[in-house]
Amino acid sequence: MKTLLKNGSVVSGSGVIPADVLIDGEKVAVVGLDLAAGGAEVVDCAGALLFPGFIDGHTHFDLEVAGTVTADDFATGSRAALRGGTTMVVDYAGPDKGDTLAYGLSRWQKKAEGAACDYGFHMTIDDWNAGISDEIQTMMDTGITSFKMYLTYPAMMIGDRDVYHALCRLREVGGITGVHCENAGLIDALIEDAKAAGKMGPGSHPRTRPDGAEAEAVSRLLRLAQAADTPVIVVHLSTAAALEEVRTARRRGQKVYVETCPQYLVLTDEVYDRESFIEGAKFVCAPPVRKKADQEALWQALANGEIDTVATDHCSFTLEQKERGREDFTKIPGGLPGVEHRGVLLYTAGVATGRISPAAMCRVLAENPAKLYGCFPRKGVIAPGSDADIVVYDPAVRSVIRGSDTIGAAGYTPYEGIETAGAIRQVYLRGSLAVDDGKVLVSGGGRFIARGKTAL
Ligand code: DUC
Ligand code: ZN
Repeated sequence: MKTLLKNGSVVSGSGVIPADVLIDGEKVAVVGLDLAAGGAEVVDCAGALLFPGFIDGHTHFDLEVAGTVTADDFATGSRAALRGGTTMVVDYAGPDKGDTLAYGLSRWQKKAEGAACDYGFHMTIDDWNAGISDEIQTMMDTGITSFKMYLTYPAMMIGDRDVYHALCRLREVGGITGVHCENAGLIDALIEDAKAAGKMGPGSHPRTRPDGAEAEAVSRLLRLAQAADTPVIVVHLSTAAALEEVRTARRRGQKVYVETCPQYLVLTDEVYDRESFIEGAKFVCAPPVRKKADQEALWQALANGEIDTVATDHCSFTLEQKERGREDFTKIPGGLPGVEHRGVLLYTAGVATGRISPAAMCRVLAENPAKLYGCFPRKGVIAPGSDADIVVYDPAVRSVIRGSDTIGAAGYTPYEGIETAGAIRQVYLRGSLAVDDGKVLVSGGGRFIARGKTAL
């Protein structure tokens, strides 16, 4: 089966060129001007930008959090992802403390069986011992070349000594890890203070997770990485202060990769002070959404290439689940839905406002995650031989984001009411039309993508 995408403009990390794209089976066959149909089905893409399928390097599907399970599993989350132009996710798999990585992987392989988009796994290191050290190599051999560690959350954090040991092991095998950076002790103390003062509502959430708690943890992580002499990824970086710590480490000569998320680019922390409990609870995630000045610093860093990727940290809960924290903000399950809107938000708030170019959008949503997570050029670029994962984006359409229009299982969106510049016309996953005019045409069919080493 051949498809010819005609008259569009192909976006790569280095620019935008007018070109047709011939898809043959699952692969891109030719990119060039005035290509002949030669029996292919022709799709007119006039006026549209053709982006490589977006890669979301940070999702949590079917994850147990705070005594409940995320609203989206792989079946619903991956369909929402496709609708948002994301053709591949890298989800956080993991064992419970005390289990082997192999056991954690087998659980996630089962969970992912219903995925509609392609997927990989980061493996969470929530324990450190000789067995896990050995298993790191097994994971690498299985195509799981990226890992995750936490500097907060007692159920998952392993402490500075073991973070250092794990980083040394990753250097030996050529793996890379993302790290959740917040200072656990400071957060615990601030929560105690808030509770003692009777401040039990969602407004206490950002106040007990201040920017300094993130910046301190980023600084500490980067010193540990310096001692281990290995690159690391700071995931969901949310503040100007944390960015400064990254700059300092880079000036020392360290390789540091940075991810941020749409919630830190388009929302600000007044959302937590809304009148009703549920209006604030909707936005509870960690790190919390921040101040306007942080948002501006992140946009500048995106524009000048200091931030490498924009992922979602999609971790969705229904409003009923958020109700669990009505009497105590620490019991609100933390996380936001995002996979359905990452592309349109970045285009609307970034490209359409002139903050970033389409090429920069392509880098942070597709090309850089593909390189960082070892699947470039199979993914992350529209070029002969690459998987034909393509987002046909029409910049001329105007729309409004509505929770009632989402297909994700949370049933609401934190981006309610945002007017969008542009919309996704079609999404192709390995050459097959997966989304047409907002309708997801597939369920299941996603493939595990074994990944190689970082090449960014
Ligand atoms: N932050 C969240 O808000 N939820 C899940 C994990 C995380 O880091
Ligand atoms: Zn996360």
